[in-house]
Amino acid sequence: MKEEQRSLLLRSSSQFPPPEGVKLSYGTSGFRADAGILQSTVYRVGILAALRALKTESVIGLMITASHNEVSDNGVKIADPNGGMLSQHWEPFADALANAQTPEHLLQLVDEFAESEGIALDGAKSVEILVGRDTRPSGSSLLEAAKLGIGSVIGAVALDMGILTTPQLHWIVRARNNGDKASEIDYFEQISSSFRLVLDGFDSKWEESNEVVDKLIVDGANGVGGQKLQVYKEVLELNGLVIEVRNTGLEGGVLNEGVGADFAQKEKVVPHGFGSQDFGSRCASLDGDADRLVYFTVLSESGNKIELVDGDKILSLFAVFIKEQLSILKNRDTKLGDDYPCCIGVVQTAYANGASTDFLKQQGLEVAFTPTGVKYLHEKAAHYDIGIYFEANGHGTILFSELFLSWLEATNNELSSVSKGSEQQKAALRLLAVSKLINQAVGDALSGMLLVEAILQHMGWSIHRWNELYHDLPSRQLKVKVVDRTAVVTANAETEVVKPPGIQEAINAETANYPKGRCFIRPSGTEDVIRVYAEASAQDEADRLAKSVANLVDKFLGVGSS
Ligand code: G16
Repeated sequence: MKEEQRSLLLRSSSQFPPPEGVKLSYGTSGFRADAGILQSTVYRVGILAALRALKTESVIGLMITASHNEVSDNGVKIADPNGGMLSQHWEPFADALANAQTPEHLLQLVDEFAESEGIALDGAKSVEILVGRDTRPSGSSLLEAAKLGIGSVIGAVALDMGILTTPQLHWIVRARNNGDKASEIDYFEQISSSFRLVLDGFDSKWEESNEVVDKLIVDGANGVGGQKLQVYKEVLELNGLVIEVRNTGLEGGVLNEGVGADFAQKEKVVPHGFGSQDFGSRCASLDGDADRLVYFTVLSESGNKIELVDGDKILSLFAVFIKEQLSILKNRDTKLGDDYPCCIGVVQTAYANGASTDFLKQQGLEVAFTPTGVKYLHEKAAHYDIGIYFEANGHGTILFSELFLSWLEATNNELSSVSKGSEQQKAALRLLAVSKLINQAVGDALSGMLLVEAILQHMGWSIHRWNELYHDLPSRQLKVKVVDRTAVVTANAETEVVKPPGIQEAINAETANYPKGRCFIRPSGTEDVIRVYAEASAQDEADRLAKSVANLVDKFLGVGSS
């Protein structure tokens, strides 16, 4: 490393000492903590992003967000050149960098890592890092820290992209590296025009069914997703979707407080701003940075309970639709060209409701499981020609392989010359339009919502009809505060605890008391808690099972209260 680079790193890092007594970890989705202790972490992730850009010779993203966490938290994560999550083999370096105690130690880590990765720190190359942030008040000062971190690697330049949803930043990074048009306006242009294309390919059955069409009411979690929708709703309306946005944050509500996808999914009560007046309406909730989406209806005219339509149901809707299109396409005259053995798979986590997994298997689909975290699901889904992944919390998307898309393009061209307008050609067009609508970089609430709306119109389904695809087993989620969440180590896609010893046996013994009981615990990767999930054949049983396992966690691990 050149002397100029050494002294730049030493000088700038001395302004950002790490917080005392805190060990930071890259976690499920980047670093997250109280915003007050994150300056040094964000600065260091700036350095990391610059190194990643030099290594890959590509544009890299740096997003400042804590997504569903409370407003006083913040966080930071990297988007890789393809728009996906940071390559997992860089995470240990991210942890080491974030926890380096002195500027000299930090310099040594950078030096050694750059050498082992073959990254030349000689200022010969110039690279760009796109920096986005959500609406958290702490975002602007953390942005300055990120810029300083990026600027302390010679040749790296930070571009402030302003306030964006997390999936928008991932999409923009991917588009930039693919040489496509890549601004926020281009993002909205692409998703709204492909939404239009998907709709054009369909004969809407809503008109001919007796279902209530009506508008969609969206809970924006008082965050960036609500704000963006408020701005772009006219564009969407022109393209065929009428929405009303509530909880944009501009009305004074607090981010993620009593609102948003995480709240709706975990508490199963109406978000703030919704109530009996919405009985019967189709409603959707985004989370704080708009990477998660759930739907719901208000259950009764008086109560505040909701019927949740979660990520598992979104996955099931997408899977049913894609399968339908593939089977229409299969019925074409195969003399027209080779058939393609399209391999379709779905990916879930242990949080997936057991009824959803049964349903998907009954549809003849291959179902794979990974640990929690889109970084794992996405990786697995990329093994299929069409990989559909969703977490129950509403985080997911559909991935299409390049190979399959080229075959689909060629088939569509063939069909349009010999049987233009045939059902088979329409199916090919729909699938192509879906691949452009749904975010290929990462789970995205906005593009996911447009696809749900298009499919419901195509099927002629109300939200109630959709929700009838299968009936969820009753479930309950709790969180328990413990002294050290890293004391819990899991295996088998988080369904089994291997440490501390004895707790899994105790969970098994408790679960055996409940017919159809299923229960697991895992350390959260975004909050300082252990999460408990329980499923049983009746709600009060799921509640009791979750509660008693939460007590077990408390007993084994310390100071908690569930
Ligand atoms: C993040 C990840 C999700 C994951 C969630 C769970 O969500 O992106 O894939 O399901 O964390 O977090 P935990 O490990 O705390 O259970 P988000 O929306 O907060 O970015």
